[in-house]
Amino acid sequence: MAGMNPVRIRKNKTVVALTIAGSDSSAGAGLQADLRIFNYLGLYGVSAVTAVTAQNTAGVTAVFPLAAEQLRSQLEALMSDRRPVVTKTGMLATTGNVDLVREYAATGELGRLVVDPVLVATAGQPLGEEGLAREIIKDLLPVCHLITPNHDEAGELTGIVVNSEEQAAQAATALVELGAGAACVTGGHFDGDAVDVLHDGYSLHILSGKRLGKKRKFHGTGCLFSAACAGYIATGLDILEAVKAAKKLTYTFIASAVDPGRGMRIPWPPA
Ligand code: PXL
Repeated sequence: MAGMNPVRIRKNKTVVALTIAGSDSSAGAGLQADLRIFNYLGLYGVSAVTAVTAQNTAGVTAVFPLAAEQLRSQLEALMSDRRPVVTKTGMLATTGNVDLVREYAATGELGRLVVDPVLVATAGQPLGEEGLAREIIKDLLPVCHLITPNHDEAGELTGIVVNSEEQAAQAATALVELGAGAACVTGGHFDGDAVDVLHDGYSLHILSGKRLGKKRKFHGTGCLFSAACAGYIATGLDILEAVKAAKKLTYTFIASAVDPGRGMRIPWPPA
């Protein structure tokens, strides 16, 4: 598989990509999905766990956030070794964890930061404590290279209800004005075509794509898209190219989704 060839910046130097995210026992989303994508793109994926979730393909049954000091120990261990070219954050769960990520990102140690502002699970359960959206805006937008909210998350972050392309464009613009390097508001969770709206820091881009399997729910598409953006950025693509490539990869993986349980299907690499 072409994607399995390790990407190397310099000869013999394996490229490390970090995910700071929750563990999903069903392995459809969370750090398990992120590592799968990094690996698929030929990067060496490492992880720092923020929370343990108990879930299967039908939904989340329990969430156990880790203490910020437990996250700090993982980051200390990782940062004293090969530094990541890119870091993707997913479910951060607590404002303490957001604060810690800000502290590390501000030193530049995390490489380029891609933020997937996970607030609620696909199945509807909250994955973050009260005030998390506010903390992400305040602490992470100023240090992030790209933020990848879905419509609901964009609405919660900006206060702009996002039900149309125009509103998605307004929300993406607002996120950049609030400090993000770039913002891509994804449209995969709404009816009609899967339109994503990217503000790359300079201008708006409307990226339309076909929607697959309207009636089937997929678990982990947000993590997949965001991790793919981070992975492609690590391989040297600029924001617009990385987002386009990630959208294509997400579509391909959804088209060959697998069915490992009784609930949602999981996007999967094509055979
Ligand atoms: O897709 C968002 C997400 C992120 N991280 C974890 C999750 C989920 C959705 O369920 O469980 C750990």
